[in-house]
Amino acid sequence: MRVSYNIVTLAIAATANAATHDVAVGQFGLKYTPNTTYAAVGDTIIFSFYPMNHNVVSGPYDTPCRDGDGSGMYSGFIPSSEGIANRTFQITINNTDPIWFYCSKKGGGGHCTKGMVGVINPPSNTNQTLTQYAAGASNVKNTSYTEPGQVQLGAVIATSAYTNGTTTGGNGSNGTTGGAGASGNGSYTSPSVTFGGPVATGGSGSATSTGPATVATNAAAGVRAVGALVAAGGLAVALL
Ligand SMILES: [Cu+2]
Repeated sequence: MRVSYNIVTLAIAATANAATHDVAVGQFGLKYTPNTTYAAVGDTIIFSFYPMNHNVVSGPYDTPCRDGDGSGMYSGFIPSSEGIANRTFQITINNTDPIWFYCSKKGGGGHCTKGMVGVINPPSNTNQTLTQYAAGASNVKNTSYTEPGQVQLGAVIATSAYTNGTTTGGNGSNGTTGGAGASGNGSYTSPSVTFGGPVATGGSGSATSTGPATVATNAAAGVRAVGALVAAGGLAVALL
């Protein structure tokens, strides 16, 4: 227990000054928003995915839409049929070297070719720009896209926000049902009527004579409800 506690404390201390940067994947067409992020060491980048199916792959600046030796970050494909996906891809920045990335989805003419590219910490002392990277990507055929074989240099994190929302809705329905019961009591001021209901039901189920009908009438009138209950019980015993 003590060891775990110390680890948690260290983790909080190490991230006290870290920032979080959000990047939307495919929310506004075939693009990352924003497509350029400046992040410090220790910062976290959270990629959120939108329809229909995208990924995030990093690779060398000189070979757009390709992962180079395949050692860079990779989110895997994270699909969504509607709205934000229930999983994010998160990476922690370990150094401020540029990270050029793209989407390797081949459909629709190829997302990378169509300009679905981005960069983290673009260099300021070279002529390498995201505009030039995108220009190179526009000439790459989707059949030559590459991506690593597995998620790496980051983590796919499941989000539970939508599950909680559904649970809350269910509770609301239960409350409505309870309200209906309360208004039923309010319209019938005589408790004897309430007892009469069940008696009438039992009578009709156990006999075909006119006896049960009489019981029901008495109960509805609110007269001698207790007496009616006894009579019905006698009927049931006799038939058994
Ligand atoms: Cu895509």
